[in-house]
Amino acid sequence: MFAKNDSGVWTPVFAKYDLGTAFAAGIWNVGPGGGRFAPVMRPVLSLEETLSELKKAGCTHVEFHDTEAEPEDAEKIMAAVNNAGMQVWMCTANLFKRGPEFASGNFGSPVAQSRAEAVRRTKDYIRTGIEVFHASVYVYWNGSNGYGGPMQVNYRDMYRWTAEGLSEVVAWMLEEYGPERALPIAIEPKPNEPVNWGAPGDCGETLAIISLMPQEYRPFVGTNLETCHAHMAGKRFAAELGLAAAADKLFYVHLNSGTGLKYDEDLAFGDNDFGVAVETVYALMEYGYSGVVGIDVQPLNTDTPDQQAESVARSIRNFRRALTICRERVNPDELNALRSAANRAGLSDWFARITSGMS
Ligand code: GLT
Ligand code: MN
Repeated sequence: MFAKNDSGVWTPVFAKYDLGTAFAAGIWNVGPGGGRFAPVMRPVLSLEETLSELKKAGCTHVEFHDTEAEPEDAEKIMAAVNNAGMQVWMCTANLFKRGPEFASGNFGSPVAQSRAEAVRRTKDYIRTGIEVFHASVYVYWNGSNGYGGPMQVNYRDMYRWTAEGLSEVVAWMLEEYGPERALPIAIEPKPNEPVNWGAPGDCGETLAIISLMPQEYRPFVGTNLETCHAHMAGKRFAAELGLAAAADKLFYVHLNSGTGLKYDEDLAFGDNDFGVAVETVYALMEYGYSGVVGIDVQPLNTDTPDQQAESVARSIRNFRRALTICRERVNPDELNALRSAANRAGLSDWFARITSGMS
């Protein structure tokens, strides 16, 4: 949904929630485990069981790929979501692991058929998101979009094609539904994995792609920023949030954590470095984020069958712990005085004091 702001620009209208009261997680965030280096650890749950686990973990909303909730099954799935007393916040077409058509990328692939297929799948699932799920945001995660080594793509064309594909989707969506019913599209960047270089790799590249779109389509596209992806790109997550907010493009967030410039560890939000969680929650407060908070995590290999959604649950507990610290221990005047005096030693000491709760 979009409405015109005071300057006459179409702006997304999201349902508003107090921070800490509404959380979403992906249906893929609960699972049996297993992969290249790990055995399957837990039983596979039915959709109903998965929804119930997510609800117990504290989620009010859920997210789907078109591969987990195919358009033709969407009505049935929506009934299960309603039965669970939940709502769909986000939906996204799988443009990375559906089949060989996306092996070389999607919107920016050098293969024309892959680009066309990305546009087609995206339109299809936006339709399902609007008509069946009544979703609030559509996410485009780059996935396989990018390159693996020298000379594999014409980089200029790759960025232009990515912008053109998204423009084609927006043009269709506006024609089909009008701006009032249009689903905000949030691009989720990631710098690598599954490709060696993903495009867009960070918030700046995402904003650059949006700037390549015709002006009339730009308001309908923003960002979905994920903690671990930002760390993999060597960025400070809160700074990425700040950049998106400065451009009025902070449409959605995927919170989790990781241990550095590595792979997509998808650890629970607050794991490994709780300070990142505190800074993230404070950034969301400072930038006035009021949508549902998305969690995108995986269970640990050691999680037992009764800990299917423990990574989601711990993320929510850590979010609320960080929120309590931000609300009860941060005095914004004190913080801003330290900032405007550029007292970095004082800021470091202050941060240790508020996160530890000790003087
Ligand atoms: C995948 C990825 C996530 C994206 C999902 C949406 S799928 O798990 O690691 O960050 O948000 O396509
Ligand atoms: Mn994500």
